Amino acid sequence: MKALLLIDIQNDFIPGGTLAVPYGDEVIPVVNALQPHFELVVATQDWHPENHKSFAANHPGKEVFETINLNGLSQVLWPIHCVQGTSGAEFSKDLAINKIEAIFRKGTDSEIDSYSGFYDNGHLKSTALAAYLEGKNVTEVYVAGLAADYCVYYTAKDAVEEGFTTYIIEDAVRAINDGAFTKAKEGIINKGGRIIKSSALL
Ligand code: VGL
Ligand code: ZN
Repeated sequence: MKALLLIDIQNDFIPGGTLAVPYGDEVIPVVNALQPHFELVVATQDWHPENHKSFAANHPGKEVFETINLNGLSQVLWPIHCVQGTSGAEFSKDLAINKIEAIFRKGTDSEIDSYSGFYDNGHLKSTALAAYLEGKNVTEVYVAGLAADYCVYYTAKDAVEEGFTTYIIEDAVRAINDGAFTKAKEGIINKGGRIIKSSALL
């Protein structure tokens, strides 16, 4: 069984949002076209409380995009984004949502960030996504969405480590930093993951 994972296709990550990924909106028609080709579609949603420690605004004197040590982990400080219940945290209105069977929310603990759809950044707590996929007999995971160099990359990395045959659909993702995504792709390939184009799946 194959699953399509739609990572964080939320208003704040799309141009006009507070942490807009350049050209992030361009993934939407691609993932909408892909969805009918999958038996299972699952989404993640970045879902922060407003006091989340990944927000620069919650560290007086610190700037956005600075890196700090947060509870022993390196943490980039982000603009306020994807606050629970706000319009910025909603999926884009252009995203087809009918086929999404389950939504896994992450980043809900104010003390730790969570890029991967599987675990927080310290690998301390699971979202139960791996168990959910295993329960559905999923063996292959295809990752799409935003941002390619953060949540897509960390989700794909954990998917490989969990034993799934893992693909990043490269034209169904956009990065905050393209150079970082180039490195991320090499990292995924080195771990045994694969990079494909949506045309191979349509
Ligand atoms: C993300 C930075 C902060 C992402 C989420 O979805 O890639 N990036 N929170
Ligand atoms: Zn976030």
